[in-house]
Amino acid sequence: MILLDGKDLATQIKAEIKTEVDEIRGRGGNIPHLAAIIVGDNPASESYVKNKVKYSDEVGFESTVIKKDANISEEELLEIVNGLNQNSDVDGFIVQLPLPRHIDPDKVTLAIDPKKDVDGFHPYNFGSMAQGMEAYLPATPYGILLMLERYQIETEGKKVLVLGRSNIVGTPIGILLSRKGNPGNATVTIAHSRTKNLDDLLAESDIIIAAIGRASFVKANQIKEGAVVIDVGINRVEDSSKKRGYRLVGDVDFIDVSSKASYLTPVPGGVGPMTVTALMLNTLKASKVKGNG
Ligand code: L34
Repeated sequence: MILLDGKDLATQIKAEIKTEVDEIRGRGGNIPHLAAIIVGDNPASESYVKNKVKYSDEVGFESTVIKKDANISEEELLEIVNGLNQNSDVDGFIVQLPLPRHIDPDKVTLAIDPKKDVDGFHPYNFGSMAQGMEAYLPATPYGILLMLERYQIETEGKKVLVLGRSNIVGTPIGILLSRKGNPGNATVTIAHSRTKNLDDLLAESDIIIAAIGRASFVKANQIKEGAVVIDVGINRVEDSSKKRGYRLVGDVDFIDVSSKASYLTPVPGGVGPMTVTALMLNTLKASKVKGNG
């Protein structure tokens, strides 16, 4: 089994981005500036946003975090989004999900200026992505594409099974891999909670992308020998032997599946770092759209 080392690949791509940012700085160009809005105290979200700031620092971007109480009103949040739309200092921004239940995430996503939507969640970007037009690709699917590309994993003609149909991972990665291109040209099935005969689908798939949020769900005895397995899940499982009181576990039973997969991503250190790297690439792109990038 070959480990798909997202952390290592992220380090490589960050170095490439930094070279470009240094060059932009050298000629007095526009330094990429990413902003992130985080609402409430979800520990996972805090950790992800912390990584977004860390990566921004490492590649030489400017970054701003706007942190708000969980009880912020929808209206107030929409005003902050509007402020960032207008703020010419900020090239791109994200609103970290999930949001508290009293806030409609669709309304927030629709309020983001598509030109600054470095998450690629706005229907304008999502629709452009689906039609193969120029767009910001959503970070996790984009990160997975980068990983497949850099490890030279063939997707053309392959049977891909995506577990999960979320707007931010399952649905877009399904679209991207079935689209014309490389990576792409695959035959994609999207499975979800109402899918029947999941075991048959798993057994015949060349590439499995697990994004359902269920710890250690995929087992070795379900997959084809030599399958490529991409684990998007990040589940916190109680573990009193750890200082933090939990450990991170993917949607794939890593040790079990490592005996049968040809390529496999670890958790942590797999898709997570690639997600953050993809966000950096989108922010770099946004900074160029603004000019003198
Ligand atoms: N708006 N909301 C918005 N955009 C996103 O792109 C995200 N996503 C997902 C959740 N909500 C979002 C992220 O940022 C998931 N996600 C994300 C980002 C970073 C990492 C994982 C998921 C990450 O850095 N993972 C590390 C471990 C982090 C830890 O220790 O908790 C890893 O090695 O997998």
